This record gives sequence, structure tokens and C-alpha cells, in this order.
Amino acid sequence: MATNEYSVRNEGYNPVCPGSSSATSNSVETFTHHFLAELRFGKGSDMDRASDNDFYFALARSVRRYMVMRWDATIDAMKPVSEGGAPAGDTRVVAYLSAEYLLGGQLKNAILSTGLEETIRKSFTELGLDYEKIVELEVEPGLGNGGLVRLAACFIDSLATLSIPAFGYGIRYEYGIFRQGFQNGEQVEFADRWLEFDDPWEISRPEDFQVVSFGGYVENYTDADGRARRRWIPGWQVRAVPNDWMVPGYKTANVNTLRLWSSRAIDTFALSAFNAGEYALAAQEQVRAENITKVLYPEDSTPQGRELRLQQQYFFVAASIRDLLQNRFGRVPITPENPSGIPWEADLARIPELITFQLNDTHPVIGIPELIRILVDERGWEFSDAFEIAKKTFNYTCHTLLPEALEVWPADLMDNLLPRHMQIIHEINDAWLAELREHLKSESPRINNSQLHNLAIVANGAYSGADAVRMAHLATVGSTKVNGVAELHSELLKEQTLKDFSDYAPEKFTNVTNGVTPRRFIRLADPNLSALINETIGHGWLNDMERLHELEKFQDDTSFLNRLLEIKQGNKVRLANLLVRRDGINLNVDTMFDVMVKRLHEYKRQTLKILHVIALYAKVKYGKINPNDIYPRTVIFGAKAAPGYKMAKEIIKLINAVGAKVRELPELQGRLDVQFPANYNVSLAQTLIPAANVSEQISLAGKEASGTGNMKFMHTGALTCGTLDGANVEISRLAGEDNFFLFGMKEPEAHTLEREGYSPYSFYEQNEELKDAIDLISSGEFSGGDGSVFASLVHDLLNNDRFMALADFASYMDIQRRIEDEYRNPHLWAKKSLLNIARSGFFSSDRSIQDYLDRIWHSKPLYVSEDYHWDSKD
Ligand code: 26Q
Repeated sequence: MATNEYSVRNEGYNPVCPGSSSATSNSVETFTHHFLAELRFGKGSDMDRASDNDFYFALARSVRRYMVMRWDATIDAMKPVSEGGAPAGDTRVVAYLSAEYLLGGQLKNAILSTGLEETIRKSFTELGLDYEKIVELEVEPGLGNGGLVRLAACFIDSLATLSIPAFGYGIRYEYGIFRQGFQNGEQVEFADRWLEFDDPWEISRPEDFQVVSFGGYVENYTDADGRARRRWIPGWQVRAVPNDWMVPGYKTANVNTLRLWSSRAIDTFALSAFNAGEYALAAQEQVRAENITKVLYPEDSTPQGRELRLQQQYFFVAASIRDLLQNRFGRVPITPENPSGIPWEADLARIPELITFQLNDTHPVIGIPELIRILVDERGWEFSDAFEIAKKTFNYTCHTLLPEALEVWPADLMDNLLPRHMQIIHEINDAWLAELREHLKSESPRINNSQLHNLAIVANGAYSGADAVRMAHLATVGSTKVNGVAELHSELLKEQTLKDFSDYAPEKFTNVTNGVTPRRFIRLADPNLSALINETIGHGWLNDMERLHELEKFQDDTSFLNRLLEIKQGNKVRLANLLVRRDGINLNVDTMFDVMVKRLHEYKRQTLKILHVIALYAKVKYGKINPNDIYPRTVIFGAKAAPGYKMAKEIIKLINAVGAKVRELPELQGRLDVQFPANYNVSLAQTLIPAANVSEQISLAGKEASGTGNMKFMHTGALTCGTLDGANVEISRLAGEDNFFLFGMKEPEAHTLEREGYSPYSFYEQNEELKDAIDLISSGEFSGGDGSVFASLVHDLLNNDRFMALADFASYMDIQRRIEDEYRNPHLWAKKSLLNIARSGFFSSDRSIQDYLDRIWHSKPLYVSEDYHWDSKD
């Protein structure tokens, strides 16, 4: 790599620990020094008095010390050249806007990135501390729901690893996703108090706050040049305070920033009320402000038009956009003449050159009218110019196919909370419809007249009879590129969900198949497999995952396959140890582990999995099968249901009830078990997934946008049992059909059946296994003899079954029998497992990010230190 001005200026600079060579900076002595200092000065404690939590905290803080200088250097390099940044400071910065992030534990990842593991282990041995125990104490920040936002966390990891100048922006919820428990088999929710013991990772920067406005009205006025202008007179304002998290890249000096905003009141008390002795009233302002980031909405589909959610969205987007503009163009004090805090002389026409905003689903879409508002109202631009800039700056990733999951906001709610934005949305809508009408007059229009009203952003009567803003339409119109998250999904977006848009502007649509970070989901989650790979093909694959293909050579190497089997067995034992400690669950590690972990949703079809179990149970109970013919199996579920999603909660209850009965039936002892550890989260995933033999990815074809869990299983050698849905299509193609258990209808079949009228009852009548299973539920077998308990679930299955579980049942039973047969042959199984691992490289989030760079962002890496020394075995 060529040296640039920047690296020359920083000659001799060691990003790991300035003032010392990296060899000594990672010395045990230095580390122990940091650790004891953190214990004493950070926690006011010492080796004799410290609690385990003090040790964890001091450890995390010590590790953080090793990243801070790299972080500083990264921030410095990203400054505009005018402010002393690296010459490449003009690089287009990627701002990933996501209302949620599901980060998982930070400590192990930070240790991996700093290469400190050996050092810490030695230091702890000298200090008499238990490394494993202290590391496990971390409480993960669960600031998000499901796949969409775990993806965001994988993406910021890969952005840093690829040395891309990037920021993640989001919300620092005080309470993240609820902690799930079970009472009598039913889900109960507890508050997630992740901040109870303080968080060692975040750095609050109250001085870098932004002001965010809400409500009020819009004033028309004539400016000094005689132009008609508008300005927003807000009804109330809050402060947005940033909390920064370091996002260390792997094998690069770069450490990016994840900036999560907290809401605070502008003035803590309304003073007049306070002085009048009305203390509660005086605090109201503060309560309203702080409510915005108080709690994460635990829904991951069918968004309800709740005002607080819209407040959250605008709050973080407004703060982030202004923050990044100031970061790129400079920051000056806010005045009535210059409310944006950006130097007046800044050339904002350069925004698209310097910034690209990626919208993670529609949640941050309000950023489009916000940027336009800044340019028009605060900078005096013409609307059409501002709209052009916005279109060049934003890109939109869609993560769904279910129409009910697309966000739609009632226009009057939007108008009340953000009156100026609602006007701008109308202007965008008008300009867009005008463009379409003009186009329709052309010689060979790509769309027809009847498509026009489908394309509107503001739809009359679309929200229970009221006018509504379709956020996906706003996102599509206001972006350069729109991408789906797997090949099939991107195709279906063009054919179904956003068809009219794609007919009009096909070049706008592209695909970027999801990926996951191999650092967390292979290296940290499966250290023994990682060691085997290192030993076999050498280091370097963790950020060059296509190299895993080199493993294919060993597909017939018995001793290699045995090692693989041993590692999987070790992972099963590790999971069993965890679950017995955590939940008192006893797993039989000599059974096949059949795992289905993901959010609970009807379209994902946890029901199909449990019907399989019930069918086996019924056959044994009725003597239709010899229990010894069942290959011993443990079915493991993990899933949270949105607290308001009734059917999902019923399904959880049924699974738990079935599990209890299966354990009671003597003939099934040692043959079949169903376990459902509560509170599935990132940490549990890291132990659970590498222990799986079978990965269940059984959604109805055409409903799961991509799936990302499916990739994590493949990376760690589980074989997938799946439909041709989402990224399964690509997984089965890459793994090879012999190495994937495919079943069920394909998307076109499912689509046709859905359209032509699907009758679940006829499937029930015609399939004895299915009929026995469902009748058993109705008989009250799993509800103490009371058939009414699951009556509504059964009724829905027989009369509605929107996701056609019954139609795919027979095919599912067949594939499960094949899985049993093949599992009986360990070497055949291990070979398939190896081929899955070897061919999983494509599903690295590094590849996804490279695709985003090539197809959408066109940003370049910005290396903060070109002679970065990687001081670790990894
Ligand atoms: C929106 C408005 C109000 C309240 C909640 C929401 C909301 C929150 C979360 C809507 C949707 C979500 C999450 C969706 C999600 O996780 N989608 C998944 O995204 C993954 C990453 O692309 C895909 O792999 C999955 O297929 C897709 O279901």
C-alpha cells in the first residue's frame, strides 16, 4: 500500500498502545497494570474486595484501553481534509441508519480484535482469577428484535473490518428486548435491565448533543429576497445525547463508531411550575422527553401506528443526519440565522459525494423529508434541487414480503407530530405523480394508467379509512437504489411487493444477499472448529471466507471427518452444560440435535415442526410404530413472541405442553425430547447454533425475505432442512442438493395454491399421520384433557392456515425420515457437514458489504494505519 500524507504524519505511531512497541503493549505486565488500575480507579475496589462484576467491569475497561487509540486515529482520519483529516478524507462515508441493533456481547469480540486473549489468560492465572467465569458475566445489550437488526450489527462489524469509513446510528433504549420466561408453559415478559450494572463499553458525549423538534405548526413568510418561504415553529423540543460504542475491525487498525442516541429534556424542570411548587407538573417535560428512548417496541412485524414509535424514528434520524452533516462539513454554533449548525459557506451540493445513508428497512425513512427540510427551510434551496440531493444520498433496504409488515402512518398523526415533514411528503408525492403523468404521455410508457394510484406515497383512505403515508413508497421514490436481502426476495420484490415501481424504474432495484460475521458466529461461537480450520488451511480465512473451499479436499479423509464429529459432539456437551446450569434442562447429548431458533411467527411455521413431533408421539402412543425405529432426537426451540401476538403465544404454549407430555411417555424415553430454553438471544445463539446437527428453516416459500440464522448454522456444520425460501435458495445451490434437505412447495406453487383457494381441511382428511396429530391436540392430550385450550389454534389450522403448514406436512414428514436415515451414517453426515462449511464462505457479511460497496455505495476504504501490526495468532 502506498504511504500517504497521513501515514507520514503519524510515523512511528502505534495504534495499539502509543509510546510502546506493540510487542510490549500486549505484554502480561502491561495488561495487569491496566486491569488493576481499572479495578482501583474505575471501580474503587481491589483484588480483595472486588465482586465478580467489578472484575468483569475492570476487564472490559482494560480491553477498551487497547482500542481507544485506534478509534481516535479512525475518527481523525475521517475528518474533512480542511480540518487535518487524511487526504482520503473525501471518501464517501457510509451512515447506516437502523432503529435497532442487536449487538450481543462486546467483550469477546473486543478481545479477538485486540488479540489479547493469551495475555489476559496469563494475567488472570497470575492474579488467581477464572477467565471463563468473568467473561461470561457480560449482560448483552439487546437493543433490537430479530434478524433485521442482528444483520445491522454484523454489517457494522464488516464495515470496520473492510476499513470503510462508516458510522452506525441508532437508539440507545433504556430497556431493550424483554427477557422471556415461562410460567406454566406460557410466555411471560420481564423488563430488560441491561443498564442495571452500568455498561463499560459506551461513552456518553453530552456536549455533542443535538436538538430535535416535534409538533407545533408551519409559518409562511416572505424572505428578504421576496420569496415565499416556510418555517417550522415546533411545539416542543428534546435533546439527543450521543452514546458512542467502538466497533473494532478485524486485522485492521480501524475502529468505527456506533452512535446511539438517548433523549433528554432541554430544561430539566419547567421552572415556572417548579417555582409554584407543582413539582410533578414541573417534571412532566422531562418525563415526556426521556420516554422517547425508554423502551424498545418488541414487535418485529405488523407495526401498529403508534405515535411514540414515530417519535423514536424521527428523533434518532434527525439527530443522526445533523450530526453527520456537521461531522463532514464542520460544526458552528446554532443561531436563528443558521439553525443547522453547519458553516454557512459549506457546499451542501456535495452531500452525495461525501455521504450515503443506508435505510435499514423503512424505520428511518423520515430522514428523506428531513434532509429536504434542512436544505429548503434552513438553507433557502428550491424544493426540486433538495429532492434531487436526497435521492442521490439515500438508499433503501427492504426486509419483508408480507404486506402487513410494511409501515404505513396515518397522515393526521404525521401531521400533528411533524407538520412540516408532512407538507414535504405531500410535495414529494405531487412531484412524483407529476413525473409519472408526464411519463404516461410518452410513446411507450413502462407503466399504465391504472398503476398510477398504486404508486402514490400518500394514499387516500389507506389507514382504516384515513389518509396514510406508505413509508416503503417514500423510501423507494427518495432513494437511488432499493435492494432486497436474498436473490429470491429481490425477485419477488420486483414481481409483487414493489412491482409497479420496478416496472417504472427497473434499474433502481438490486439484490444484496445477507451475510453474517464469521468473527462472532464461527471464531467466537465455535473456537474448536476455528482451530481445526486454522490447523488445516492456515490462518487468514476469517476475513477471506472463500478460502474455506480449501477444506473440500478433506471430504473423504476419515480422520478429518472424525475430528469434525468430535468437535460437534463437544459443542453439544457445551450446550448441555450451559442449559443445565441456566435452566435445569437435561439434554441427552447422544441424540440428534434438531434446532429451530428464530422469532415466533406463523409464517416461519414453528407449528409444522411441532406437528412433526406430535405425529411421532401419536404413532408411538397408538402403537403404529416401534419406538426403537425412531432415531433418538432432541428438538430444541428458541423463540420470543411479540407480547401482543396472541397466536404466537399459543404456539409457544403448545410447544411447551408437547415437550412435557413427550417426557412423560415411557416409550419415548431416550428417543424423543422437546426442549425450549427461555429467552433466546445472541449469547444463547452463540452456544446453541454450533451444537446443532439439523437447522430448521421451514417457512412457507415466498415469505421469509432471507433468514440469517440459516447462514450461521451452515457456517458451523449443521445440515439444513428447508424450503426453497429466502437465502435457503442460495444455501442449497452452494451446498449442493445432496447436502441440503429440501422439502415443500416452491414459491410459484404456493402462490398459485394461495390464489386458487387453499383448503387445509382436505389435507387433514387425507393424511392419517396429520389427522392423528391434530386430533390428539383437540382431544386435550396436551392440555390436561381440556380440548378447549388449543381449540382456537386448531380451528385456525383447519380453516385458515394462512401459511399452508398442512399442505407441506407430508413432504416434511418424508424429509425428516430421510434425515434420520442419513444421520445413522456418521461419516456420510460428517462429509455433508464439511461440504456445508467449506461452501459457506459466500454468507460472510464481508461479502455482503463488498456487494453494497460495488452496487450501491461506491465508497473506498480508508486505512488509518498502513503498517498495522496484527499481534495475535488468529
Ligand atoms: C416497525 C414499526 C413499528 C414497530 C416495529 C417495527 C418493526 C421492527 C422490526 C418491523 C420489522 C422488524 C424486523 C423485521 C425483520 O427482522 N426482518 C427480517 O430481516 C432479516 C434481515 O434481512 C431477514 O433475514 C428476515 O428474513 C426478515 O424477516
